[in-house]
Amino acid sequence: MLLYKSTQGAILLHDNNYYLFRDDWDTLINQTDLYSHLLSRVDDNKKIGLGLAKGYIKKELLVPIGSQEVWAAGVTYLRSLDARKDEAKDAGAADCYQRVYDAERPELFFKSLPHRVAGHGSKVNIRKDSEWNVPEPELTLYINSSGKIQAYTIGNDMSSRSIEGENPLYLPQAKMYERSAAIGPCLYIPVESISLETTISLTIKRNGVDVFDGSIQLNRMKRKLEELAEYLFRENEFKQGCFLMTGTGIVPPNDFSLKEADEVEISIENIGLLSNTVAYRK
Ligand code: DO4
Ligand code: MG
Repeated sequence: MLLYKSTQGAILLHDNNYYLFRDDWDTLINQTDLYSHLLSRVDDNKKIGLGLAKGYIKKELLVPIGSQEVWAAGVTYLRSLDARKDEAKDAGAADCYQRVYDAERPELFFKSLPHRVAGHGSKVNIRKDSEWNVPEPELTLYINSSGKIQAYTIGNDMSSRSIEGENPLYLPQAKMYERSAAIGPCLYIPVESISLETTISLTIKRNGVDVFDGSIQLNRMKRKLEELAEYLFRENEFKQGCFLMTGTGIVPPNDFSLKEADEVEISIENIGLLSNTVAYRK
């Protein structure tokens, strides 16, 4: 099933039918077993027509987040390790990326409060003080308050490679700024865990022309999704659950940097498309 958040309420797509729930978003998604909960709520009274549902999803879509924090994992794919070792070599910091890739403890960092997150169809920012910028397409988990993964969505962990490359201690400035995180378009709630055969794809368009294309399967990730969730919940309580970006396996070549007005399109099989336009903060 897919769950969209709209100005009209939550819209559930299940078995080719759409249902509208007017529940509080945080309460609706923070369930011990979200799939079973939503299934138990499906009834004909909540059914809405295809045209109406598609209209809400197209024109009234919100970021599928309530009051949850967004966290992120790093260096979970070899491609991310290699790219970061390269960008950090002049700073003599390549070794710390290798060490975190090999270590038992994963890299986890705070990414965003919900009000700074961009949704599908809106703008993501690049920093004016950064000359080398990339999107990071990442499977993103919704983890309930008990630490159990309940849903999946698409995330973009926008990053400044020049700032992080200068010194890894600049990571918060490279990654945590207004509209540096995008999430959407919906939550994907399968009966069982997401298949690791699932493909993530990234296309970047400039003036309507593809300037970068890449894809990777989840099975190339070094860590288990549950392992990332477990570390995050070790010493944190998330009363409404939280979102966790799981790291990028797609990094454009070193001579590529995003420009204003580029279109970043990230798709994940079974979830959909997260599309954003690159901008500078006004
Ligand atoms: O080590 C810095 C961040 C890594 C990251 O965001 C990623 O691998 O996706
Ligand atoms: Mg990342």
